[in-house]
Amino acid sequence: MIEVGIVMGSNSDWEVMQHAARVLKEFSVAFETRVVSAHRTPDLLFHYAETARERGLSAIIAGAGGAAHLPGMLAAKTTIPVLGVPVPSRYLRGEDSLLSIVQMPKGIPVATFAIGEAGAANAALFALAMLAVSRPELADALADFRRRQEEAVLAMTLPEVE
Ligand code: RP5
Repeated sequence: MIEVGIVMGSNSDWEVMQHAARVLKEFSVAFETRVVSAHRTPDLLFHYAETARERGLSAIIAGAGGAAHLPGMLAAKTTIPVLGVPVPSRYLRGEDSLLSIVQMPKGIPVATFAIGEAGAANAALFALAMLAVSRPELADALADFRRRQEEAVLAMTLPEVE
């Protein structure tokens, strides 16, 4: 069963959003990927959000750039948690995306992550952490992941000064 939906406003967002997919794949959590544009395919957006719960999704990771209303509009139409990823935009480097996603008015929350690749990967890790609340094997896998990260940093060396 698909557990997490990864949606994005355009296939041009894939370069960033693939990092969410890669993390979920690494942890063997089933996900789907879809292009859903808030302003270009609004009916599809409503349909996706309205059917998310009955299809068994536990979280939706939504990435968009510019006036990025995709995460907020999805959150308006479903009570499944929506994790927003600001995609870097051409002219404002994603600051527009970030502010559009993070500044949700009170009442309809969107959990907002960093601009770009780090945000996409962290949104997936956050979705895993939510699933891991009731799944000990996922909690163990997350702990392992952190241990490996820690070991990698501890093994880092720096060049000698000449
Ligand atoms: C947004 O407009 C998308 O999320 C994308 O980040 C941006 C540009 O879309 P394209 O013109 O590349 O399709 O809706």
